[in-house]
Amino acid sequence: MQAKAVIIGSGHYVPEPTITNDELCDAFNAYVTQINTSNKAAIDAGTMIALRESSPEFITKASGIQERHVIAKEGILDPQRMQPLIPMRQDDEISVQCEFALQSAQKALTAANCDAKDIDLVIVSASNLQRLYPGIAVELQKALGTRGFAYDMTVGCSSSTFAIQVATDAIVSGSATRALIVNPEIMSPQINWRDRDSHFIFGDASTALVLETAQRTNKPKSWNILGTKLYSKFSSTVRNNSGYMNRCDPQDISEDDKLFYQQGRKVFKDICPLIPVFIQEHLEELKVPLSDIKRFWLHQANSNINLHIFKRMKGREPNPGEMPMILNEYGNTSSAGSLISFDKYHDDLPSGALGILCSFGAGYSAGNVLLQRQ
Ligand code: CO8
Repeated sequence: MQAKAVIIGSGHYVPEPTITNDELCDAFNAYVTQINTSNKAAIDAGTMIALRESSPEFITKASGIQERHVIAKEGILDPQRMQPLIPMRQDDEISVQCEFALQSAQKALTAANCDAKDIDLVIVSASNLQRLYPGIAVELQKALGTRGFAYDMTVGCSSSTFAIQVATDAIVSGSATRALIVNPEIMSPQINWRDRDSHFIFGDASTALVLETAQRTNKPKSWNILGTKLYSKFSSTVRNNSGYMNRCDPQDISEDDKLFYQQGRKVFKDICPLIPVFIQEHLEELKVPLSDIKRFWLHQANSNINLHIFKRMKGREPNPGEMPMILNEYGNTSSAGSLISFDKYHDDLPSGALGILCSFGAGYSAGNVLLQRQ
């Protein structure tokens, strides 16, 4: 099968601070005690429901997450504050998200043995963008010194796979020759750290890929992109209403719906049947048997979801290394998750090996990429 484009380098970056489940629950439970104590009379009178404590055991069992990296630990674990403290910068300073993106971009360029000036397309694709304009990608273009053009896009947890398809299409059509895709997922500011159902889910991370035309490459460690497939179907089960119109209704501006919220059970039930069919349909279109796939780099939202998806497709548990999970150490890093898994766990595969990179996320959105080692 003819390669459409080739991945010649990848990289990932996480900030140093980590928060373990124990640390997270200690802070959350201190907040719960404080609220319940100061509202004791209302709770006793039955006019207010007491808040319930969170537990590290529940988090690990329900999600597989044990810790997460964050850009600013300060503030998150303070029961009086419970959000990261991230000072805003002047317009003439590099923005927080651009700086974050730069870390993984430089790693991918080094892995690709490629100069920034050889890049003629930069796509920054992430669930959350720090501002509307000027584009973070355009700022990154300047910081790196790349040529051509750059733009931002956002497709929830599928931001990375959607970007792979659009960059591949640009390369195939000739509008770009070498593309840099970056997924700077700074998730911690959009978490409701006071919400027991979701305070444990996310972590911060950035990933990057360098793609180029298939005709040019003969690097032994490259990955051919043999096919891409995207899917979307509207759902409000994973949602965040933060946006540029919020300030037009000042009464509503700091409500919890301006942060991440979800119907976790419903999402679970929706994705588990959907993703196996989506992957299998794509492989059928490409005439590749599922049994030929040596590795599954899946979106890292929940270890139980991934096991479910794998078992539905293959009728058995994954063999060691067949479906690498990074969730325990990083949490859900949105679109960066499947690429961290790819970046960490691809080097051992032999020439010709096939792998699936698959994301699923808010929207709903899903993206599948069939890769082959050169
Ligand atoms: N500590 C202790 N107990 C808790 C806690 C807590 N922090 N939170 C809930 N509980 C309790 C509840 O109170 C409940 O107890 P009871 O029955 O006595 O009231 C019990 O635990 C079970 O609660 P839930 O049913 O809410 O818990 P789940 O087992 O469903 O686990 C999850 C919660 C982990 C969020 C789970 O629902 C889940 O993973 N859902 C899938 C959604 C997901 O992964 N979201 C992640 C972010 S979104 C994303 O990455 C994209 C997802 C895919 C989108 C689809 C694309 C096609």
